Formats: sequence, C-alpha cells, structure tokens
Amino acid sequence: MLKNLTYKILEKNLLTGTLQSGNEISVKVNQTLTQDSTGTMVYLQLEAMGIKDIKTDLSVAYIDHNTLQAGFENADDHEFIKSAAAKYGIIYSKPGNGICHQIHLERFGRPGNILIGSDSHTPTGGGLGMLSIGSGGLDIAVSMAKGYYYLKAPKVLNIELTGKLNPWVSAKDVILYILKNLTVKGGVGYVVEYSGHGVKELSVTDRATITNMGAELGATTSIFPSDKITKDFLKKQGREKDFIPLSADNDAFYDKKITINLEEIKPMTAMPHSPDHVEAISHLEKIKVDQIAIGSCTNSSYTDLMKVAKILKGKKIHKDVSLVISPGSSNILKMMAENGALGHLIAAGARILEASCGPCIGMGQAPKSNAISLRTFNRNFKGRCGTKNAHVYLVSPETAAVSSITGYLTDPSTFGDMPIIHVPEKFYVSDNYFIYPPKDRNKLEVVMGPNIKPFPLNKKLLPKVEGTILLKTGDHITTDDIMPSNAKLLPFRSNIPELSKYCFGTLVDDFHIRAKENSGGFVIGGENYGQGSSREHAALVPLYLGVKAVIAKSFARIHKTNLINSGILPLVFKDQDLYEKFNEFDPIALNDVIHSLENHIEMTLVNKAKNIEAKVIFEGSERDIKILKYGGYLNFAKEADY
Ligand code: MIC
Ligand code: SF4
Repeated sequence: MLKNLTYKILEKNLLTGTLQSGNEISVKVNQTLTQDSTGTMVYLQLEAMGIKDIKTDLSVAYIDHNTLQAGFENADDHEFIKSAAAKYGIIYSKPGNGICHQIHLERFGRPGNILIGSDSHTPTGGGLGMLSIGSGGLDIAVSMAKGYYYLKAPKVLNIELTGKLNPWVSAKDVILYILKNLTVKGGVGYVVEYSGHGVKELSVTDRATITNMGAELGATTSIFPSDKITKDFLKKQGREKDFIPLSADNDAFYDKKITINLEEIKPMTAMPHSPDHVEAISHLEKIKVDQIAIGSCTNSSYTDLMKVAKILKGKKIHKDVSLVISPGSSNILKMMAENGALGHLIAAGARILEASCGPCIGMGQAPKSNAISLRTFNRNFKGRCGTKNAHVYLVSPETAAVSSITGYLTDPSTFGDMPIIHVPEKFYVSDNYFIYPPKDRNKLEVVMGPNIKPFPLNKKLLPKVEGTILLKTGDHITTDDIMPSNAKLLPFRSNIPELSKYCFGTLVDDFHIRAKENSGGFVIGGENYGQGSSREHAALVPLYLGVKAVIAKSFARIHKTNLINSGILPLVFKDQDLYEKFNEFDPIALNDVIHSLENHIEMTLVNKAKNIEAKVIFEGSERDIKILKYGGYLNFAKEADY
C-alpha cells in the first residue's frame, strides 16, 4: 500500500504490534526531551526504575519553565535534574539557554526520527519531519529506560496546503485558521500530516509554529515533509549531515483529507478563553490593549523576533501598552544583540526577558485586573496568564508588534509594507549552555534538596470501587484547571503534598478538603476532559488525594494515559445524557470493576442517592488494563517486569 509519511516513520521504528490504526503498537524511541516542570517527576521515576544507562540515541533535559528562582525550590529542582542527567548520560541545558522545543529544533531534531517529550508541545519537532509526540513524564522515563514507547497506531489526517500566503499573514494565522475549522477536538486520534505546494511557502520555523499548535487540535502530533527547505535550515545550523529527504508516497492512504488555500487566510486571533475561538481581526470591533507578550515555543524563532524588531525600529510602544519579549533561544538572542535588532526593541520601549517560557506558563508578567493581553503563545485558557479576570487573545508576532504601536488589536495588513527577513547563511551556534554527561558515571549520585518529595504510588485495583462525587465539571476542562500552574505553584512540581492544596483551583477552592473529608472519591467530567498540558501532576495530585476514577463524556489523549499510569480509572458514559444524573456529593459505586475490565464489558455505575444506574466504559488496551489492575505503571513495571 502507498504509505503516508507518518506510517513510513512508524514502520521503520516498529517493535511490536501490527501497524493498523487503532492497534496498540510499540516503537523504538530515538530521542527524548524533558523540561524542568515535568522533568523532576521523570527523573524521580527513572531513579525508581534503578537503571544504569539510557537506551535512546539522545536525551536532553532542558530547564526553561521554572526559571524565576524566587526561593530555593526552583534551584533545588534544577540541581536535582542536573545531577540525574549526569548520572544517566543525558545532556543538560542550563536555564537561560531557551525554550526546549526551539532549542531542540535548532540543535538536535532529525528528520525521520521519533522524539518523545514530557511536554505537550513536543510536536514542534514535526516542522523538521520528525515524528515528535508529547506524553506524560512516566512514558518519557520508560522511553529512556527501555528505549520503547507504546501508542495506539493513529489515524492520519492530511492537510493539503495550496496557494501562497498574503502579505502580513504568517504561520500563526494558518494554524489559528485550522483551529477555527477543526476545533480543539478536531485532531483527536489523528496525526496531522501536511503536504501540497503551499508547504514550500513555509520555512522550518513556520512549519514548527503550525505543528506546535497541533497540540491545541488534540492531535497525537503533526508533521511536515523533509525537503530542500529542511536541508537549508539544518545547513544553517551546521547540521547538514542530519538531513534526509522524506515525504509521503504520491497518492498515499489517508483516513481523512482537507485542502486549505493559504490565500484565503487573513490575520487571525483566538479570542478568550480557547485557542479555537478564532476570528479574523478585521471582523472585530476596535479592542484596546493593555499588555502584549511575544515569545513562547510557538513564536520565538529568529525570523519571528526579527520581524518584530523591523516593525518596531524607530517606533515607540503605545503609552498604555506593556510589551514584553522572551526569545526562544540564547543563540537567537545573541544574534539579535549583534545585528542591532535587540537595540531596536529596547529603543522602542520593549521589556526583554531571558530566553525561557516565562509569561506563557504564568512565570511573571501576570497582566493587571481585567486586562486585555495579546500573546503570540498557544494557549489562552482562563487564568493561565496569572490573572483570573484577564482576557488573552492569541495572535501572530506581526499582529503583536503592530498592535504594540497602535495600542489596539490591529490587523497588521493595514500597516504598509511587510518586513522581509533574511536568515543569515550560518546561524550562531554555541555549546556554552549545555553540560554534556561525563564518560565515567559509575559513582555519580543524584542530589535531592528539601523541595524534592517522593511521588505517590497507588494500590492494586479492587473489584468494587465506591465513594463520593467530589466534583462535577463541564466540558473541555484543561490540565491547567485540574492542576493550575503559575509563579506560586511551579516551584512545587516536585512536592505533590503542597501542590494538592490547589487542585482544581480554577473551579473550586476546597477540592483537597472535600477529598480529605470523604477519604477520596470520584470526579465527573464533560467532553475532552484533561486537554492541554501533559503535566502528570493533574493525575498524581488527584491520586494523592484519593481520586479513584474520573467518569467523563470523553478524554484528551495524554491526560487519559497519565490517569492510567497513576492507577486512576478513566471511564466514559455510554449514554452521555446520564451525565446529568450524577451530581456533586452523590454517593456512587462501581461494582464489577475487575471482571468488566478483563472481559472488555461495560461497568455499572450506581448512584446510591438517586437509585440510578449508568453504563460506563473503559476504552484501552490489554496493557492498560494490566497497569490499572496493578495500581499504576510503576507497580506494574516492578511486579510484571515489563
Ligand atoms: C504548558 O504549556 O502547559 C506546559 C507548561 O509546557 C506543559 C507542561 C507542564 O505543565 O509542565 C505542557 O504543555 O505539557
Ligand atoms: Fe513553555 Fe509555553 Fe511552550 Fe509550554 S507552551 S513549553 S509553557 S513556551
């Protein structure tokens, strides 16, 4: 059969299973990446596995999220990760080097490789023709320890791009346009594979902007072919030897096909509070802006920031606007310092932050009350910016730069000639922020400061599971809702007991009290429960608080795996209308859990207060069922020697 690009890469790396969508398969992992906010758990788990060496070709531990260091906690985490990286043979990227996905693209990404990362935006690597999948931390620990990764063979959605982008329209507008059409659920179960003449209009970093936000579509990942443009990018990075050409066969099989004419796309924005709440800026009324933030793994490439510098050169930021810029990598910052662009930004009145995630994960720059904030980032969930009543609009770097001058959300195409950016023949490349693991690692020990607490372990699954409904949520609950992240909480990513006090903090203040008073219990969720970040804290904290099952209308992929790995049952209502019949504080029971799992049959959920029954279903593989029965992956790995 004629193969698409995704299946070509999967086939090359296939270890077990039959390559057919829906089947469980395992693949050899070439590379892994971690970042610090999920990384502490990954390295604690790796320690618990008691291995000597990692099995991947290359693994990198980045420090880019928790960089404020307002207390000792962040620095403790960094030291712990640094020591674990040295012990296991992992490259360590120091804070200040930049955002994991941008650096990985520049320095390590390889077309045709499989990369698994403990961050939901790992698909950024798809811009280079690499199959790059975001996953929970435990999956990354297993990928490093064992060299394999289990996944459900995906369906493949082909998006054919035709035509040329209009002036002032860029990759961010393309992915926002796709989100408007497909929504945050549109990619669930799919890898999104791009093809067509329009692909040739996009640089590697443009492509990476698009694959990065494929995470917001709910897709397993997104990927572009590896072509002349890829080769040129790698050459500029001094890595031409890493290039291989890769594309789908002509007339390859796809589960679904869409064509998008790039000419139809206008400058777009995702309005509060969802990345798919998209509109063309020209269709909106005048909106006055208080804050603008440029950066994040979506839009902090050299070209993105140079465009901003060109637009701002000789101009002044509007008096009511705070413009803040966080570059994607130290190399980009250095190049802009030397070519004068940084000077233009400062002269215009921009605030320059270090190369890190920064405001994207609420590490500082929380806007004022009720503010309108434009951000070139990828998520605008309520409260994620650090200010609950702020309104975040997602935009392109061009829109952000022009709006910072006008003070209003402005369609940049009304602003005269578009700046053209030439990327130099050679990109500045330095190794000074990397620490390579030493050759002799036998005697190395990991360093655990007082902020590093053990992670919780679950118990074996019981045949009958009962308790109280602690919380009922609506649709599209994000992992930012389940386990919020901000400057106050990020330092506690390796301290589950402390984090647990803020569980479901965007919805209720007392979830941890409810859980304690009822000795744990259940959560009822709506559609797409657990979308967004890969943080397994959104499963580990509920596990710590005694949550036994989440019963929802549907789940987001990474969070569902995190629940299984933590030994929490993710179940879906067979008849979704029955969601209405289960309310907070109702006592409920699942009577036939193990028998139903083993026989792949529906379970009966009984509402003891209302005397109502609902059928609920577990959708997962044999391996998932074993993991649940053992009470989570770590118990399973220990006892089942998997
Ligand atoms: C995010 O963008 O939400 C994060 C912070 O990068 C997360 C990881 C985390 O929660 O630590 C992600 O996307 O996976
Ligand atoms: Fe960092 Fe934001 Fe990218 Fe997450 S989305 S990796 S917080 S820059």
